[in-house]
Amino acid sequence: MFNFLSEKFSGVLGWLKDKGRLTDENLRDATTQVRTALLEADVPLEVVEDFLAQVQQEMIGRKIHDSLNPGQQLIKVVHDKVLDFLGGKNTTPSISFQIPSVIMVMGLQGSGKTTTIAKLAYYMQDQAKKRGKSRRILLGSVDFYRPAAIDQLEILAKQVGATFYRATSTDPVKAAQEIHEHFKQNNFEHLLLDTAGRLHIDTTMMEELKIITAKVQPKYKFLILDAMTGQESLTVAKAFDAAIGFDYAALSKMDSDTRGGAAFGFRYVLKKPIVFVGIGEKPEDLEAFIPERMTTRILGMGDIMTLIEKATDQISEQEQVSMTQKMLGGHFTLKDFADQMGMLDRLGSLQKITRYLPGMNNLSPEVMEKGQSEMKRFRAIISSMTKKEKLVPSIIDASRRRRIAAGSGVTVQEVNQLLQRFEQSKEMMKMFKKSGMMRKFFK
Ligand SMILES: Nc1nc2c(ncn2[C@@H]2O[C@H](COP(=O)(O)OP(=O)(O)OP(=O)(O)O)[C@@H](O)[C@H]2O)c(=O)[nH]1
Ligand SMILES: [Mg+2]
Repeated sequence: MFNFLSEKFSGVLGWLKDKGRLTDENLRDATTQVRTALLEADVPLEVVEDFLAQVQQEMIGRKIHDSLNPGQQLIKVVHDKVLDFLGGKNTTPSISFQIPSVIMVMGLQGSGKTTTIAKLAYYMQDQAKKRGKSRRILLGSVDFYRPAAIDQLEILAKQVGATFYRATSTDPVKAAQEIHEHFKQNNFEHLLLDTAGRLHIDTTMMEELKIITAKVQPKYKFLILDAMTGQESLTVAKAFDAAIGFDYAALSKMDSDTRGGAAFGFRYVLKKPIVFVGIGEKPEDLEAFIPERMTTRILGMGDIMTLIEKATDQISEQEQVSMTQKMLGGHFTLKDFADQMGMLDRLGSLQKITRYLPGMNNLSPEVMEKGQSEMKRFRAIISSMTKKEKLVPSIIDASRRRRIAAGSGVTVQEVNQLLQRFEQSKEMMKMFKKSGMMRKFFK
C-alpha cells in the first residue's frame, strides 16, 4: 500500500535530514524531488502544484523564525500538509447507518462495488454483534450489464448473513423499485443496492443511476474508487459527483501495490470523506480510513497503531495477557509457539501484518508466501508431537524427530528447522524481555 509514494518520500526526507542547513537551493532541490515523487505516484498534476505551493509557503514563513534543523522542519511541514490533504487531524469519518436506510453503491466496472457491498454488510452485522444485536440486511442488484454480477451478490449475501432478493424485472429502474418495495414490505433495516458499472463514464449509465436515485432515494450514496487507478480516479469521481452526487467514498484494493495518488487527489479536490478502505477480497477486509495513519504510511513510518488495534480486535485480551506472561516468564513451550502462530494467522496474512511495520513493507510477496507456508508447516509439525514433547522439547531425539516427521508428512530436516526456529524465538523473547519492549507493545 502506498509503497511507491512512501519509498520516494523516505528517500527525499532522508536526504534532507543529512543536510545541516536549509538554503534556497536545497529547498528547491527537495521540492523538485517531492514533486517527482508525487507525479510518479500518479497524484494529479493540479493537486501536486497546490501541495508544493503550500509547502513552500510554509517553509519560507518558517525560515525567518527558526533556522534550526531545517531538514526536520521540512519533514514536519510535508507531514502536516499530507495530513491536511487527506482530510486533517481527528477527522476520521464515522457512519452509523440510520435504520431503516437505503445505501446505494456506484462506481466504474471492476472498481469493487459488489465486494464492498458484502464488506459493508459484514461491517454492519459485526458492529451490531458487538452490541449483542443483529441486523436485517437486504442485498439487491440492478446490474444486468454483466451476466454473472447478480449471482456474485447472491453468493456473497450468504457469506455475510444478509438476505438476497432477485428482482423479476431485468429493467434496472423497475428492478430497483421492486427491490425497494421488497425492502419496505419486509421490514429490513438496511438495503444495500448494487449497481452496474461501465468501463468508462458513460451517459446511459449516469442517466440510469439518476432515475434509480430519484425512485429509491438512497440515504447514503457511496462511490467506490479503485485505488489502483491513479489520475483517472479523479475524473471518475468528478463525473459521478456532477451527475448524481455522492456522500462518501470507499477506496478499494488498498492492499495492492497501489501508488496512492487516488486517495491523495480525491480527498483534496472533492472534499468528500473517504470512509472505508478495502484491503482484500474477503468481506472482513474493510478498515476505517484514518488520515493520520494514512499519512504515516505515505511517509513510510509504518503504522503500528493499526496493527495493535487489529490484534486487540481479533485476539482476546486474555489470550494476549497469557501469551505475554509466558513470553516474559520464560516458560515458552512449543505449544505456546504453535498458539502464537495461530494468533498471527487470525490477524490475517503476513503480508498484511508487515505492511504496518516500519521497514518491512518492502518484503517481496515470495518472502511473505514462504513465511506463511512455513508457519502452516510448523503448526502441522507441532500438532504431531505428544504433550510431553511440546512442553519439554529437549526430549525430542532423533527417533522422535523421525516419528514426528512421518506423522506430519514433512522431512526430518523440516522438523529440525522448526526446533531451531523455536530456539531462536526463545532467544528473541529474552531480548524483548530485557529491553522491556514486549510490555510496551502489549501494555
Ligand atoms: N485485493 C483486493 N481485491 C479487491 C478489493 N475489492 C475488490 N477486489 C477484487 O476486484 C475485483 C472486482 O471487484 P467487484 O466487487 O466484482 O467489482 P465491481 O465494481 O462490482 O465490478 P462490476 O460488477 O463488474 O462492475 C474482484 O476480483 C474483487 O475480488 C480489495 O479491496 N482488495
Ligand atoms: Mg459488481
